[in-house]
Amino acid sequence: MDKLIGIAQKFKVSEEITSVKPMGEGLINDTYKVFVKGADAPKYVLQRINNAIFQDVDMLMDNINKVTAHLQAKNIKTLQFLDTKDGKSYYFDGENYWRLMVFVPDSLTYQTINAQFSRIAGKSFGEFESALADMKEPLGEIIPDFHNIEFRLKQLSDAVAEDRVGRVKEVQYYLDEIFKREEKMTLGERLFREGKLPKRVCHCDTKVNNMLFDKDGNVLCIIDLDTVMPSFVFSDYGDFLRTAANTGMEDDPNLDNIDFNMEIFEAFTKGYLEGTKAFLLPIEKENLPYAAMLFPYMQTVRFLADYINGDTYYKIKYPEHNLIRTKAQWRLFERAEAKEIEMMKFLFK
Ligand code: GN1
Ligand code: MG
Repeated sequence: MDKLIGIAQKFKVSEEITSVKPMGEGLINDTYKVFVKGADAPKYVLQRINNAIFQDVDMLMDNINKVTAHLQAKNIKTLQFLDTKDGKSYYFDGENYWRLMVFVPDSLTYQTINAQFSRIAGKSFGEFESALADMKEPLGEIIPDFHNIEFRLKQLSDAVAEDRVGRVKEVQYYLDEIFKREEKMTLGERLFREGKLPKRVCHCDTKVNNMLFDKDGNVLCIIDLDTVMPSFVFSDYGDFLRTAANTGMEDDPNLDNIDFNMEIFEAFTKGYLEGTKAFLLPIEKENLPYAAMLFPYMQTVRFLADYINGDTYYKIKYPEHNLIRTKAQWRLFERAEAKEIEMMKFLFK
């Protein structure tokens, strides 16, 4: 940990750093809490950027700086990054890239939340999107085609064709089920090509644990800004429900724990429609149930492709982890799909 203290000291920190401890559950970057002399709560958050995934660190930090500046100008609470002592937005130690941000005090994170909080989250979250809607400065597409389901399905087909580690035979059931729904689930990309569906500046990783709440359920701050880029509103709406409406865990080994909670869906949707009423188009609204299905579907596709490729993308805790994640996300997809008509009725009642 001494090495990590040394890294944190490269940034413009005025206090004496006393310790650095692991934090969070992210599947991509490594995150640490930084403690300083005289305080019990952490003061900063240090992060090792996963450079295999974010290859253009300059573009990454430039995007984040544009977004945080835009939000700050509107008095919306956002992450605050510190420059290094020589004025850069990240520190490169010869091998790894690091960044440092201010820890948000008195904040809570959840893996799942109740209906009351979901409604407030929907509203604050819609407002967050409204706040970014007028960003003039273009953002770099940090991971091209990130939420393009046609592209994700192509990656899955490529992984199957290669079958690098011989895992395809054990997952044939999931492959068949996924490709059976290809036409239905690629609707968004077709609407986009037909000019009917816009892209907007989206967060693109709105799982519940990427939001900091205060004790009353207000979204204090949306964290993990790495993937902020143009996308369909479906990204943010859908990824929130993928995590918040799941009654089980993202990688729940017990599929019986998993259901798509309609109470959370209704509450979040109500809040989201209030928060986005200034800009949400009818085509976006009527496809919110599609978005609720798309994200468990896309996450299944991504976890399965990684499993077939021999676990090169997501951090895993045990050898079958990506397979367990695939099964859990697929169960969630099926539960959401079974409630499609009910979701539609709620939207247009
Ligand atoms: C990754 O870093 P983390 O855990 O917030 C991933 C998301 C996935 C998510 C699944 C850059 O997010 O797209 O939805 O895992 N981020 C990237 O839990 O691929
Ligand atoms: Mg995260």
